[in-house]
Amino acid sequence: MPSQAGPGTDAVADALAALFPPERLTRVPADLAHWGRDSTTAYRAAPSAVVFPKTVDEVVALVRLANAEPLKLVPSGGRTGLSGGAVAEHGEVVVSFDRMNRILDFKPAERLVRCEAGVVTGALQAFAEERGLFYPVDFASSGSSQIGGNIATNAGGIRVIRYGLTRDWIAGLTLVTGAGDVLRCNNGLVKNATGYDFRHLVIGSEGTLGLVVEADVRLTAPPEPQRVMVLGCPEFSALPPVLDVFQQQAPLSAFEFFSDLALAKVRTARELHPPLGEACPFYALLEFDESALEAASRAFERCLDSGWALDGVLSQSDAQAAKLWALREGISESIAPQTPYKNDISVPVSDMPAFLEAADALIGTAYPEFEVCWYGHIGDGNLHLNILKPADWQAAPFLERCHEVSPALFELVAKHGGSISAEHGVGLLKRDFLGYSRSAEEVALMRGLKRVFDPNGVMNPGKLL
Ligand code: S2G
Ligand code: ZN
Repeated sequence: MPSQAGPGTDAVADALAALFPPERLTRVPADLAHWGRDSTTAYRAAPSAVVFPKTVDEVVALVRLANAEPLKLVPSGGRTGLSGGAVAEHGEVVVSFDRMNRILDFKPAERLVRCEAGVVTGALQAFAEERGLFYPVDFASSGSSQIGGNIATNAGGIRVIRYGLTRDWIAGLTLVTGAGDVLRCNNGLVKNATGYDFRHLVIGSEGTLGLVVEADVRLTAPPEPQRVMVLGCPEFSALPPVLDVFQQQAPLSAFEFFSDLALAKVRTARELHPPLGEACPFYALLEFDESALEAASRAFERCLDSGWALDGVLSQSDAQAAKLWALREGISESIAPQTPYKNDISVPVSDMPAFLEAADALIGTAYPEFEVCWYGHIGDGNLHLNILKPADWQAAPFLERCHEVSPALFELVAKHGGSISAEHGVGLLKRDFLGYSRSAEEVALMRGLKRVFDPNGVMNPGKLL
């Protein structure tokens, strides 16, 4: 049993109380349960305390205390993580950034916003929109996820095909390292050729090297009006050719897919109408510039003629576009009550056809007793494969049964040069499978970097490595 990592002694409790006023330090069981976890359901929340810093100095003082005691720290943002990256199971102190949520500065000339880590993604999107600009990284949880957490996992979402991932929009960040040093990385510069860019090492490090406290986030010009199309497809293997035909014709802002089961779950949960007259095995949801409508219509005709699409609907208004998006964005929430075993995998887009065929066969035979929900960002090679827990199965045996199949799935991912975690991060859920996507040499180097940045191992212990 890991040692009690929390403030077991009065001296530590007193030291924490000296750093944080009572309203920003809690040990109330309901608070420990709330802030002690993210959106992953497989782990128990058991922190010893939750603290809410408001300044970088407070974070530095806390990290220095953690090194002196030792105390283990688990960073917490919007608690939307899906790999257990923000779960405190062993008495750690949760560091919530809910109170470090200010937008500190905006430089119109550079379209740069300096945010504290706790700024909610949706609040940043609104801040940009109010100034005629656009923050393009978007996903279903953007209403509660925080910039610091988006940086921790290099969050992707629904517009990666056109705008890239969080990493592509971070012009600078400030990290309090595991040793308690403050690193101001890149300071928002466009060009800076002065050695290792620690910014990019920190992005995706899941709180294991230090705590991101501020970020310089780039904004861009808003897109022209968009149109949304949902196509019904006869089988999985029709999706890559549909992507190919459309990409040749129209600049896509998004190319998502979902299965008929995923659609059924959203429709039931949200009482939504089906997108097409007939049910189809799979659906593609595309978003593209209004000016490309003619080209997109030609591409649609080509897909119909080739049998890759059976039917399609085109949004006639923003309201209808939002309804079509709801069919895709509502999936995660709609299946959550069935505590799904989540896979978030990616393969090179060109490998997608062969991978899809093999994965569909593997999953079909591996889980005859479970409902399997496919959906995701197929335009950038990212698939979300969710195995739904039947009501009459207990969580532990279900998790065990799913873990049994993961090696075969991850072997297949590795065979196609893919990743066992495309955008959700490794956290606790995928830690023991890291070797399917990273070499022993790489993992050894990651451990070395962890020792350099966090010599006493106070940062998010047990996550990723
Ligand atoms: C998505 C959200 C989380 C999930 O819907 O694209 O990344 O359920 C997901 O996998
Ligand atoms: Zn996703």
